[in-house]
Amino acid sequence: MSERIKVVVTGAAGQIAYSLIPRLVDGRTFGNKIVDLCLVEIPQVVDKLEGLVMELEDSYFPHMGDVSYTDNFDDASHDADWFLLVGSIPRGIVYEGKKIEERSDLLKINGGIFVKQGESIGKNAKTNAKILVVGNPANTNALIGKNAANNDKQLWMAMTMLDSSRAKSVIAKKVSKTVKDIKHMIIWGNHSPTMYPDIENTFIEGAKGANVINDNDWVENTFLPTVQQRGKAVIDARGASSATSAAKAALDTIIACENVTEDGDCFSAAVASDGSYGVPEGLICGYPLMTLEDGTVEIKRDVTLSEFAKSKFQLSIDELTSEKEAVKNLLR
Ligand code: NAX
Repeated sequence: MSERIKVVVTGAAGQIAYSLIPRLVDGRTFGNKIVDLCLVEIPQVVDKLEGLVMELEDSYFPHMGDVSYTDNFDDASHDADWFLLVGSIPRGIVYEGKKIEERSDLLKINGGIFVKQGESIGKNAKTNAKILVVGNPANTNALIGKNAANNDKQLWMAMTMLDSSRAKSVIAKKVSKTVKDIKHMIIWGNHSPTMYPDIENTFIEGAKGANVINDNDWVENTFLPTVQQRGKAVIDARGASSATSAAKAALDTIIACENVTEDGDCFSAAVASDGSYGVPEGLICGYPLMTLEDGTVEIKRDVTLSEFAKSKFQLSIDELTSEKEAVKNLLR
């Protein structure tokens, strides 16, 4: 009999979730496992999930197990293996009579959500649960959630895979290769425009990026801003934020965590710093990661950063530190 796995998705009526949820049960992301889905929304829209459940049932997914939906996260969290925390309040929304424009307000409102979700996960989820925070500000939401969960065996991550995929795509175009030729793409720091996509340590058909791309002007003035501002560019072009690419990145993060990382490669997500690369301990920071034979996910510690890379990375560390300061009253 196939193994069963329980996956909880918040923001399940949102646009990323609409692309993401069907592919959690398509037999690719979790292989042969039977996937029980628990979809979570806020009370105002939770009833819409009935329609999504109908569509899932109508889609012939042999790997789909039980599907339920709720507005009660605490109930949803019991015995779950994976959490995709996509739901959060976007910038620009009117919340309790106030238009939310400032990142600091956004941090506080979403932070409140992540305290409660973190507590439930720490208390109710599997000991080795994996949690991927997609909802922005993802790194600091994950920091708050992890802190509230207070359960070190569970792995909290913030998603930077989309940034990594974007960076691979820009490099592939520059060198006229395909994205599969680009490996070892590291996103250092915050999932925000301060992130540092590390082209120097990338491998392009096996050769170090620093040796293939000898064009500092292109790196600094085209590559970095294109990757860092890609989210905004998509919003400008589409009138809505990245959805299908964000969903694919979440699936790719799960696949990267569920399978041993190929020798010489790594994948990108933000996890709690243990002091590696000089990042203050505890910050949820974008790192190169590897999944080991025993299924644990570890920071890859043997990457060398140039002085240029270190100075860019530091800007993102400083931003993460100031975000932490802004939510300090939400941390135990
Ligand atoms: P949508 O506004 O379409 O959907 C968000 C959904 O979350 C809504 O249906 C809302 O009701 C729900 N929600 C809000 N609070 C909730 C809570 N406490 N519990 C459960 N559900 C809740 O946004 P969408 O385009 O799907 O984006 C979702 C989040 O992903 C946003 O915060 C967005 O900024 C973030 N993104 C993160 C990316 C990343 O790489 N880390 C990239 C894409 C995206 O911008």
